Amino acid sequence: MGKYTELDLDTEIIGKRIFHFDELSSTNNFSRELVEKGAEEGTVVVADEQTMGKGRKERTWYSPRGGLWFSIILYPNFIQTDRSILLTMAASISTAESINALADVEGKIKWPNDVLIGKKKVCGILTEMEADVDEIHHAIIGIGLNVNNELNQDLEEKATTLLKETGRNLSGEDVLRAILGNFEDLYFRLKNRGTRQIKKRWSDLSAIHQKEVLVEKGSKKIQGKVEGIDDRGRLVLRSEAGEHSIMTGDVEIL
Ligand code: BT5
Repeated sequence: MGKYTELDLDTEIIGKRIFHFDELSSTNNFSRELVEKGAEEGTVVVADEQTMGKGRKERTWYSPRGGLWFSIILYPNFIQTDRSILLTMAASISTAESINALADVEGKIKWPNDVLIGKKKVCGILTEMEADVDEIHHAIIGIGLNVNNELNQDLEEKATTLLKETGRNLSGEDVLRAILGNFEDLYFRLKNRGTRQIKKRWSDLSAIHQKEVLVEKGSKKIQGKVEGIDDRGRLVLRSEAGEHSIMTGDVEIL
């Protein structure tokens, strides 16, 4: 246990309990174990290094020392399962707004789960959950943010770090404190059925709003112009064939 446990947060639930490890396989995996042991809502797990950091669809998330790798445990039974993407959006909005304020960068959100600076990815989010048709039992929101860490050769081209963008070392604690505070605010709004703020702040921060994109969804590809997101957090695209509402997929800006 170390520095991240002494954040002095003024949140009500998020980060009330913080577990900090020197090394973990994945903060999402450890959080899952905590859920099974009945961890309280808002518990946060941080690791200085992950040996098996995960992206979506079995991809690897490179997580060396110097980055901010953490997960938040939630029991959002008030969110219908088909709206779960709103949680990922709340996480990407809070991360983008926090880094923009603290590092004076222009982080933008690429639906559904990336924060970019320019064309390069600075943060990725992995939401894992257990749910049935109409209720989410638990959700683990994993956030990976490149702060002062190095990138490997494969990532140099398509990723960036806050250190690279600003030329200075930011404090991981300051960034984490800002993200958790911001996230709690949006989470409470969702709890009160408010999606207006999320939609508005997402549009303000969107890297793809009104842009022509190609969405890859399994073996299917859809090209169109981004009109926005709907109340369930689905991406709304307009193509020649009409309007499409997309729940998951990988987006390429054309
Ligand atoms: C994501 O997946 O972007 C979700 C990443 C979530 C990581 C956090 S860290 C804390 C928590 N614990 C975990 O085990 N995971 C979460 P996806 O959209 O599938 O993007 C994965 C792709 O991003 C990889 O295939 C690489 O191309 C690229 N990538 C890997 N590491 C990166 C890094 N450090 N920075 C930028 N891009 C990276």
